[in-house]
Amino acid sequence: MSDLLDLVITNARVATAADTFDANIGIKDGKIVVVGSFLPPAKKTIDAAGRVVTPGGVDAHCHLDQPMPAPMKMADDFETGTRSAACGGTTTVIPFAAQEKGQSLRDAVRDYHRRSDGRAHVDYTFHLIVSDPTPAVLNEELPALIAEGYTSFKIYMTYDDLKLNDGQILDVLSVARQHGAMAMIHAENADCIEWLTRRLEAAGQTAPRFHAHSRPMLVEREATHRAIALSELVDVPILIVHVSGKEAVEQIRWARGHGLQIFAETCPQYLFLTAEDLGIDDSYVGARCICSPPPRDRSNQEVIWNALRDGLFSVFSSDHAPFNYDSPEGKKLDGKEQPFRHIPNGIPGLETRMPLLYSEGVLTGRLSLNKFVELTSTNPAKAYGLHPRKGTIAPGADADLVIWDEKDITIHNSALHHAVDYTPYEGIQLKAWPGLTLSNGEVVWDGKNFLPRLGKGKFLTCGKPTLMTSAR
Ligand code: DUC
Ligand code: ZN
Ligand code: ZN
Repeated sequence: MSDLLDLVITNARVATAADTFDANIGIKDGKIVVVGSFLPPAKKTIDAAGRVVTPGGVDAHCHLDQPMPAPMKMADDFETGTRSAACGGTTTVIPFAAQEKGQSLRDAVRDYHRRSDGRAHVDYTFHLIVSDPTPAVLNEELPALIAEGYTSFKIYMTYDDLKLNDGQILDVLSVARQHGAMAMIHAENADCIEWLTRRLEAAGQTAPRFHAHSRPMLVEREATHRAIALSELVDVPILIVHVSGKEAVEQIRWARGHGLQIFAETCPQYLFLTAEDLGIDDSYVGARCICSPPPRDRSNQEVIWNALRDGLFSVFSSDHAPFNYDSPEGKKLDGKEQPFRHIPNGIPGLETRMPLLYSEGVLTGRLSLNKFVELTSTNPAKAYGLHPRKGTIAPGADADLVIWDEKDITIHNSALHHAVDYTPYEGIQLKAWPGLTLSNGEVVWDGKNFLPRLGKGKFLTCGKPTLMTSAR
């Protein structure tokens, strides 16, 4: 075996969650082996020429090829989803192996491996979605899967086919506590949404924009408060996903002030979209921006920016949920415009997550570079048991890196690499984009071209979460 390094990135302005410093990064066999001033010779050199180099992004909340009730179908599978991720600087994705009611959890995991194995360009792992916590799931399947490295799962408080009642949530949280897993919670009050939806329908208010009216902040606030209480009762940390605005933020701040280990995630849609993107009249194009919880207003965007900066949020994810707009499998289900109740929820965002936050967070001075790395890479890796293999630039870590180009660029869907026919961020002007993405030491995006590594993206088994502030 040669003693030469495979690759050296020279003159890098290295940013981790803790520090920013100038160094060269030496890579061998897909791993970072040395970070320093003087490095031994390498087979290949890439000159970063003073540009910022960050760890590759970890998108800890995205949906790829998730089984859906027909005719609904996600536009991205593992091939197109990980392609798009790589071109936007994300080198690890964590989508969901979703249990259908009546299905064994083990079966859901097996099926999801069939959908992903050999089809990813970058590394990936799975969260589980527990929708049917039977005694067999709680006592046998879940503990066994956690021991095998599936150490996180999502619990829904809404959506008829996924939601759990409070007793079921307590049961699942107890398993998380006993086995040291991370429970993610989708916090919206299902009964309030149903009640409001029926009233809107009775009044003929079914255009896309009324989706936001059916899910006001109160329904998120109430469910967030309840999720916190359930976590306190079981004495287990939880992570509340896709927090949209002030009212949920206040609940989380209150909980943290009382010493509870409540972690939180937010997403680009709560910084860059508002409810007006769902329509200011009854036009159907607003269906493109239907997601849950819905985007709020400008003042809530500011609340989210502040909470990113002050540490309330640990994780920044895309919640990429890819449905084509002009498709009978997507937003125009069955080939026609639908009342908002039936419009598939979700927007694409895997490729734009990192550049949006780098450009509008770091380059505007709203967030430090180190906070950017923490939110987009280090903390998601810690929360889901992938750190320090992922989420940092250090000897022994996987050589997943991004070299940033600071330049003017306008987001156009035609230049993105997902399989979705729109982006909600069309026309937004940015000041940065990844100039190079490395996955396990290989260039997968060179700033202009995608360089496929189909099947080289590996499934990662996860350790226990390490985001918690005290030992349990
Ligand atoms: N909301 C979710 O909870 N998941 C997928 C998409 C969405 O809008
Ligand atoms: Zn959700
Ligand atoms: Zn989601």
